[in-house]
Amino acid sequence: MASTALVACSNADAQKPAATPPTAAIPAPVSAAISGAINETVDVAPIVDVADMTSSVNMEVWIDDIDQPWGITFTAPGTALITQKSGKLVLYKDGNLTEIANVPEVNDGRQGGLMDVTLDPNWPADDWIYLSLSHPKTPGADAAMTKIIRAKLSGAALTNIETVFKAKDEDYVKTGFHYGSRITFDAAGHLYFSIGDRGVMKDAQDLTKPHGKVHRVNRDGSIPADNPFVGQAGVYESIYSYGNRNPQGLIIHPQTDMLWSTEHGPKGGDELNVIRAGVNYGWPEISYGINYNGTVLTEFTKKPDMAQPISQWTPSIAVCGLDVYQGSLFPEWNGKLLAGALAYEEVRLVTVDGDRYVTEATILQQEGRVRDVTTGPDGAIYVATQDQILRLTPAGN
Ligand SMILES: [Ca+2]
Repeated sequence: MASTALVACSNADAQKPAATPPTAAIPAPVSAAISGAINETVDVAPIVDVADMTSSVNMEVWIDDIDQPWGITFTAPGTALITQKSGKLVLYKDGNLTEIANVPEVNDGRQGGLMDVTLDPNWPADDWIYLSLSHPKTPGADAAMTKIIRAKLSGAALTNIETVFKAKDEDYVKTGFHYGSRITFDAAGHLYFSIGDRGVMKDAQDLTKPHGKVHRVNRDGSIPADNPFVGQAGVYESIYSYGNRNPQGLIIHPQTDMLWSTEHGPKGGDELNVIRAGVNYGWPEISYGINYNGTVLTEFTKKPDMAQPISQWTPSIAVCGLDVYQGSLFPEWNGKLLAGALAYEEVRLVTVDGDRYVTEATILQQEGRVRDVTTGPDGAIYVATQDQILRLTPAGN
């Protein structure tokens, strides 16, 4: 086996900072985006000028005492499916949590588990539920890889379970890190999902490996004919972009159909990206971060033919969970990104214009490590922390 350069740990384990970073005397971030093309040349300054808008929301605990929720999606107003890292899928309705049966086995070591949950874009007419999980190579095995399945819900059980994406057996790895896992759909119904580099950094540049990539498939798992690497020998034809370290936020913007991603950097260099077909996002050849032990990971922040992020967070806030706000409760926030942060324990409201970064604000702070953020059918913002689901509504309402 070739060398496996393991990353020491993940941002998911990063320490919460002692205080909010300084906001003065540093220039505002430069957006790297140029509409319709990747930008390779502009060094993207770190985001530092973050407004405090925490007083604009009212927070309530919607679900208390729920162990490590990872993904949340609403099947109807007030009714949500929630994944838990341990491997449980639960339905919350009328104040009760019901565990759903027939969920496949997961490897919940380190960063693995049952991860994202998303409904079919034609829900409820097409009643498929899509799940991502760290799939053990064989029952109980340490070797695992991100797998995408879909199933239907019959009573309190999954039925009609189908595989949407499964890696080749030889590509399963034992590291326990960087599963990626987020699932989203574009307007045409293509399914996008992320797999982090699995702690094997160099493989993010290798198109014959599934990790360190964003993938694009049809809802049944078949490969769209216009995928960027279709027909190339030996590659995963599901690959849509590469050089992605560990994207744990992935969402199609409903107003532009652009695919936005938040990606953990190493120590520093968390990234906000617009993911485009066939593009190399640079990991680990370029990065704004350094190794956890403080040594230089790469001396390059930019190289030809590698995309710059739209913006980057240094120090890392540990980005996880991403949505686009759409709803009636915060009408002025429609079309803005909602980005969760594990280490900073925040939800950031990020204003974008097309593929350009404009500004951001903190709307929730110090309520626990944020794993997922989603807009509910009622227009409230729902936030999964390590042991609660929080509900955000406008302050004063
Ligand atoms: Ca990058």
